[in-house]
Amino acid sequence: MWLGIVSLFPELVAQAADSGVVGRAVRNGIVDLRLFNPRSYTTDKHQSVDDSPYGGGPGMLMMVEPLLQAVEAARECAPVAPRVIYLTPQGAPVDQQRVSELSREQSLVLVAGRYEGVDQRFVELAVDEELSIGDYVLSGGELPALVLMDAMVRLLPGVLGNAASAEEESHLDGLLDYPQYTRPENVRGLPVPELLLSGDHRAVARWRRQQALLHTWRKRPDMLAERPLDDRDRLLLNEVLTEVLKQELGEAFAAVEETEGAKKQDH
Ligand code: 9WO
Repeated sequence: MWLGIVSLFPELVAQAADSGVVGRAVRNGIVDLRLFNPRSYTTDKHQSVDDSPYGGGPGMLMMVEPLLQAVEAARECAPVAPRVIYLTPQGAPVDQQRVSELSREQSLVLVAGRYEGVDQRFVELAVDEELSIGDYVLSGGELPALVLMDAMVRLLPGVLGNAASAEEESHLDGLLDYPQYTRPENVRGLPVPELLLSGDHRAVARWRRQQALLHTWRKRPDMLAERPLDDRDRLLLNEVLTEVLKQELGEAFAAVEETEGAKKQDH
């Protein structure tokens, strides 16, 4: 994948892209990462990249011309015409589905803004798609660009091991992770769920599926709403919910009895 990043802080991007899974992918040539600094395309002697907004208001905007020329330089460098993405809180939310689609692009340009944003005409002239990684405002688009790059790169062929990518396909199908444990068996009185020590791989797989369903139902019911369960999953979820809710109802009743008992003693 050819990846151009347009940023006023190329060294920030370069440093972050140097470690871990992404760093290895860049060194192996799986990702061809190129940085384009709008400041290199300024024409005045102060190398200005920002200017105040028409109509007044706080702060500064990125000037159109340096941005356009940085994107143009990226286009000329790319092996095939790249899709141009601007990272902004106004963009469409990124999810794993979109990440997966983008990871199949041959070349992409990610534009990281600074200040209070960019002149709208830059968006109209050069941007194919506006994306957001979440509903919050940062001081620049570099971290969102890095987030998007990280999420895409780990999906590229040859980046994770074969085992890991097979795992990815089977277990990231729209559910949250099941809880995971490593040694030791007991941590401050908390044991590892017994079934995981049994060596019964089928039982372990069933338990993990059930836990993933349970955790998704509890923490992200919206994810289940847009992803109807098949018969097996519905049975697994019903079973674990019956178990867990029965136990929690029991605990709740026990707590009520305890407070009622304490009240009687008071009187
Ligand atoms: C700051 C600001 C201050 C006063 C009035 C309006 C304002 N808008 C902004 C603003 O949106 N600044 C952005 C900072 C401009 C583009 C780069 N910046 C950015 C990108 N912050 N957060 C993101 C971002 C991108 C993708 N997903 C989540 C957040």
